[in-house]
Amino acid sequence: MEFIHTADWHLDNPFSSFDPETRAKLNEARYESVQMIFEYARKESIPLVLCAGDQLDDGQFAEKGVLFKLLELVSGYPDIRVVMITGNHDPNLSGTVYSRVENRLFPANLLFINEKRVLTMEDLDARIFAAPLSRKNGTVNPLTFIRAGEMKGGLINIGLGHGSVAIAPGKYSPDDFPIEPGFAQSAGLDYLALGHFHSFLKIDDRTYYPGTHEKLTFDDNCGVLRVRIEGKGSLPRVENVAEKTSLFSWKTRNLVLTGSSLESFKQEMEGAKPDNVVRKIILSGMLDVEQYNFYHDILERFKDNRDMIEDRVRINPDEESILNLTDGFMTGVVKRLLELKSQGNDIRTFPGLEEFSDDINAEEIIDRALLDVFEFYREREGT
Ligand SMILES: [Mn+2]
Repeated sequence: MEFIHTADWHLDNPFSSFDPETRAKLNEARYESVQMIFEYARKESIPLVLCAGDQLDDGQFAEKGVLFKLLELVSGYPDIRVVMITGNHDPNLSGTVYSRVENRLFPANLLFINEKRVLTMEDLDARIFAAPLSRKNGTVNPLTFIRAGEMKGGLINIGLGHGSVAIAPGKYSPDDFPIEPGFAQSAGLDYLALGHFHSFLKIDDRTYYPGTHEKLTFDDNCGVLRVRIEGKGSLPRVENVAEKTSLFSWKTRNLVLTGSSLESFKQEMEGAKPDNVVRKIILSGMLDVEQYNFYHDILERFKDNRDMIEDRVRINPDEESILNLTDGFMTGVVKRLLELKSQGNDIRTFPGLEEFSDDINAEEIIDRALLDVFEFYREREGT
């Protein structure tokens, strides 16, 4: 048998760190990408799609329109059976949008599961143990209702759940519906289709997280899994087909600016924004005052033309520009710092710093102090 395992669509995610236009595009892409999953399944004659929860980013507060849009999409593929459970973002709580929309409006091909159930699909040689969530947090494995006695016959046994397997590095939390490592094996499942983590993760030969189908952050590693199982007991063959169904590419660029690279930086910022790409540009480097002014001007003019800018560029001021900015007492402090710098002394010769370890670079500390003084005055002047 063959099926698609997908999860964590997080439709209607706020994408709050983006501008409204990009936000809307990213959200629309999440629906389009779901549609592409169904198109792929249809093209490949895959009769079943398993959705392992968190279809909606916030099931409690989502407007009905969000669910209607999803239901309409699913209804366009009556040839594909869809088994959908609730996750911790869209749990079966009172007032959830799934309950606010009348059940008779759900398409016939959608098996929406909001209570633990065993689904027998003789025609697909499969039995599905579906474990939807009805809370946001829980300390018990939601799949423990599976009984070995229910595994009888020749059907392929598939678990469908939402929670965190304890071996997932850095992601596991005990109130996050913990699932014991090796659970698929011990429960006698041929495959355990999980949702919750937003990046593809293979736990063992029978346990997988697809990850989200379309990135939510720059760090996500998307997944949509095509799973083939020959028969009860045989090992699943799992292929990640996300490349065929996802739309946006999220690119991170690191640019270290120098005086000579400013012109190409300007051209890059002026350039047209490509479709279906979100970019994070991390800018760093040290510029002198004149270069910094040029840089800052470009940034101000074109930053709205880019999705995400991280500005870590610092000014490396010459002595004259610092002294020109400061006045009174601070001019004296700056002069003293410059004097100490020119002497290239060990930091421990400075009064009061005798106890400092010798791996501290005195010149770096002085530069840093000068820079802080400079940026303080510069900001105060509003330049
Ligand atoms: Mn989740």
